[in-house]
Amino acid sequence: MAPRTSPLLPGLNTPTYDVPDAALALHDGFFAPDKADELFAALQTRIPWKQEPIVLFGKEMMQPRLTAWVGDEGVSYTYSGITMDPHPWTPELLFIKHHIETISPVKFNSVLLNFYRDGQDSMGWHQDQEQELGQNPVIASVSFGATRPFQLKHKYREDVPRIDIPLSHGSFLLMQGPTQHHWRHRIPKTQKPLGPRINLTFRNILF
Ligand SMILES: O=C(O)CCC(=O)C(=O)O
Ligand SMILES: [Mn+2]
Repeated sequence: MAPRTSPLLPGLNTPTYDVPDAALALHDGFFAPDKADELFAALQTRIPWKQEPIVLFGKEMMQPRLTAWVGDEGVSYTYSGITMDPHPWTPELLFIKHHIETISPVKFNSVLLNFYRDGQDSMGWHQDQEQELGQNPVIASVSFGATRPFQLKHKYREDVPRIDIPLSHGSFLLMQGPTQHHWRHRIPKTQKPLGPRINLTFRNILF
C-alpha cells in the first residue's frame, strides 16, 4: 500500500478550552482511524514496555500502568523518584513527532509513553512541572486505543469547574502556557470494561 502523505483529516476540528490559567487545544482525529490503528499496533509490539516502581511518600510501589522513555541520546528524565534513560527513536514515533511539530510552537527531544492495559490502569493527580522542562513547558499528548477522560482541576481556585477531556483514538492535545503551574491532571481508574490505551507525551527536556 502506498504511504499516506499526511495523516491529517480534511475536516480537522480544534476546540480550544476556554479556562483560566491554561492553554489547551484538542485536535480530535489528528491521525485518521486507519493510520491510528497502524500506529497503535506498531507501538504495542515494538516498544519495550515495563512496569516500573515509583517512590510515593517515601514508599516504593509499582506504577499502575506500563511505561517507556524514548528520546535523543543522553536525554534522561527523573520523576517520582525514578530516572529513566532513553530508548532510541522508532520510525513510528518519528512519524508522529514530525506531524505534531507542524502545529507545535516547539520541537521535542523526548517522549514519555504510557500503556494502560485496561480500566484498572491509571495515572494519579499530578502536573508536568519538573525543572528540566523549563518555565512554561509545551506538552503534546497523543492517544491511541480506548478513549479515556483526561481530567483537569485548578490547583488554587475552587470556583473553577473541573474539566474532562475525552482523549480518543488518534487525538492530539496540545498543552502550553501556564497550564502546568495552575492545573493538575489525571487519568482515573474505571470499572468499565475497556480495551488498552497508549498515550504519548512529547516533551522538550532542556538539560
Ligand atoms: O495518559 C494520559 O493521557 C496522561 C499522561 C500524563 O499525564 C503524563 O504522561 O504525564
Ligand atoms: Mn502528565
